[in-house]
Amino acid sequence: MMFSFEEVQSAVMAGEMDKVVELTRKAIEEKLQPVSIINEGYIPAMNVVGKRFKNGEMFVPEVLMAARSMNAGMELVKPLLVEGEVQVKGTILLGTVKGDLHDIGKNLVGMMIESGGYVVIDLGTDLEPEKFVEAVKEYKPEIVGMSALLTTTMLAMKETIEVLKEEGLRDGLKIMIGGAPVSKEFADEIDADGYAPDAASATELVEKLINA
Ligand code: B12
Repeated sequence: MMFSFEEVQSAVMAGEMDKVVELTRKAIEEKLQPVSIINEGYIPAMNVVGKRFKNGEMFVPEVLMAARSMNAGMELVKPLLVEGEVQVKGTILLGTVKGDLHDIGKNLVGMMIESGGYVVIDLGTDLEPEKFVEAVKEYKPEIVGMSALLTTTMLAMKETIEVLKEEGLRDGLKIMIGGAPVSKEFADEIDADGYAPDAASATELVEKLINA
């Protein structure tokens, strides 16, 4: 069996991890460019997955399987990337705010952003504003992304932004928010720079904020 991009794409979309790994090994044996395995194999497949999820044609478990299979292939490809070949476009901090343990959506957002060529630092869930502050100081990200799934924890986003301001870290930093109860209007109200309703649009938002 010869390697083909179509095949690796359908394996990623179907979440067939073993097949993705096998095809990726084959691609490496056949001396394909590591970057093209990512750009012409995995990313187009995850773009389709993102669209299907948005349209309700795919559900969370399937999306997670697809993302995990892509990551399994990525593990093989990553060590082969010559430094500088895939340009790191920026660093994004992600986390679920204080009081909130939901992380499925945030994790999806993280995987999609990462596959778009960004470094994603995931701080986890139930994060006090101070955790964001410490991490901003340590990693100096271009963007901080906050997630909340509860109407009661949405306000912790506002609080986190206020604390970042008090610490003098808000200038030059872009802040984006997401999660089922939040909206563009809420983002404007709490002085966040952007809102995205799903993982596919989150990647677009990141591009927009970084290039703004
Ligand atoms: C799974 C789930 C849980 C799991 C979470 C597991 C986990 N590891 O995440 C568990 C069982 C732990 C749980 C617990 C609770 N839950 Co719950 N949970 C859900 C459920 C069913 C699905 C959420 C989900 O994962 N959706 C799928 C993902 C892919 O979608 P998403 O999270 O919206 O993320 C997408 C977008 O929002 C966006 N996005 C998300 N984050 C970000 C961040 C950024 C920066 C950007 C740009 C975009 C973005 O992109 C994502 C991908 O497309 C929802 C119901 C629902 N249908 O939403 C209830 C729901 C959120 N839970 C609810 C409640 C009440 C609770 C509990 C309080 C229940 C209880 N009494 O104990 C606890 C709270 C625990 C806590 N302190 O957080 C309510 C919230 C009601 C409200 N309006 O506040 C909901 C809506 C259910 C309901 N109808 O009552 N829950």
